[in-house]
Amino acid sequence: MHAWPASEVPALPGKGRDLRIHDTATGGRVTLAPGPVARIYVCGITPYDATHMGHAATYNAFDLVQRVWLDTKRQVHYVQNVTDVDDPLLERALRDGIDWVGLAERETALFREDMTALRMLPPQHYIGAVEAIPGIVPLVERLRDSGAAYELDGDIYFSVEADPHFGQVSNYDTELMRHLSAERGGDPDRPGKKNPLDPMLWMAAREGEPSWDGGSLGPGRPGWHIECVAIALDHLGMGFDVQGGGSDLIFPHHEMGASHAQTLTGEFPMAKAYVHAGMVALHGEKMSKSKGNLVFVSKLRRDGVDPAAIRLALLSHRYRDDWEWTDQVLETAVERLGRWRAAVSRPDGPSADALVEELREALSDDLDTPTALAAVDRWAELQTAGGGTDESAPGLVSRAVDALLGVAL
Ligand code: 5CA
Ligand code: ZN
Repeated sequence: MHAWPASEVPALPGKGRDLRIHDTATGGRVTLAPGPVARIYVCGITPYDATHMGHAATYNAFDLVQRVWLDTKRQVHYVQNVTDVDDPLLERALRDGIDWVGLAERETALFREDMTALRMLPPQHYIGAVEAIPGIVPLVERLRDSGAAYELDGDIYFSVEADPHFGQVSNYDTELMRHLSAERGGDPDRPGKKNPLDPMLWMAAREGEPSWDGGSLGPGRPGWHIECVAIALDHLGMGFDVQGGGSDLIFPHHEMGASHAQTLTGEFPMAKAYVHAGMVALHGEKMSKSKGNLVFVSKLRRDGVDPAAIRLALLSHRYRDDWEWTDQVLETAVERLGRWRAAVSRPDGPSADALVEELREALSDDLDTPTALAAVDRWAELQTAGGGTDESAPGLVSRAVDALLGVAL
């Protein structure tokens, strides 16, 4: 699959700082010190509806991770998937009486447009579940042949007991795991499973549903977690720097994915840090396609909202926090964007060298964007008060805000 066009990331004077970020698995901060090429996998959308503010907030967090790395003069190897076949997508297509392939293509195209408008850096490998199937089948066969997976009425399940490290991403207790498994695509109550938590690796073909050649597995389609693992291992290998997504992916998705990968390779851990963004709510409830309480990026764009203001609205919250989308959040961002643009449009201003360092420090501190925005606010205030004659300052502020925050002034 093709991704979307990259916006230029201006180079800044000096060098950025290493990222200290909260790792779900250890429950504390880790300082990431990748090699010359940092490796990140971020779970992509299930394309049955348009990009909402919750998605945008999560992708914004991982865009910032990359901007911090780029500022340390590293390259970034970024991989993202598209879950272009899965139960929710098929159910939506059935409900609306439309073709599931067309639905996935349409919503993925809209996602690309939204990401481009928001200046999110594109992945180098943007891979659909369907195109990953030839790589998934041999992995499931290997798991089965090694005894880490078993068959139940034609479906293949992963045995969570096969991974001695199972549970070490979420650190949730069994009761919570069981509850979340039922809520998020698992089937803990299906009779015949060895462990209620065991997730499906390969689903045998069902009447009226699409299926693919699964070699010795028989025709069917892949489970959700093995999809991301196959893509991540293929393009990044084990021990990559960051596995990212929203906090609703901690369990079962990232827990199971890590266990699949660790069992397949015998290596631990799959990722050096498991990083999770908080949930964005609307009217007191998590914004979600299944509930339908959504604010879409594309709708705001159509209404004439500047994408830079949408991005500033996302940046005004700490990525790990759960927060509520309101009109006020957007209004504040629109007003701030206006102030910043006015400030950088002057021919000179107060020196911005300290500001660049403040931005670097704030972002390297677990992506502390509210502190970063406050630092730019202060520079803009000084500028408005008429302080400073540094002719390079407005340009440097523009470049820094673009390079580090992805906002074009
Ligand atoms: N295709 C899978 C991942 S492999 C999936 O979860 N797709 S999704 O479309 O449901 O979500 C895409 C990303 O947006 C995930 O990282 C998810 O955690 C995140 N996300 C979904 N809803 C919200 C929300 N309300 N707030 C913040 N992030 C969200
Ligand atoms: Zn995923």
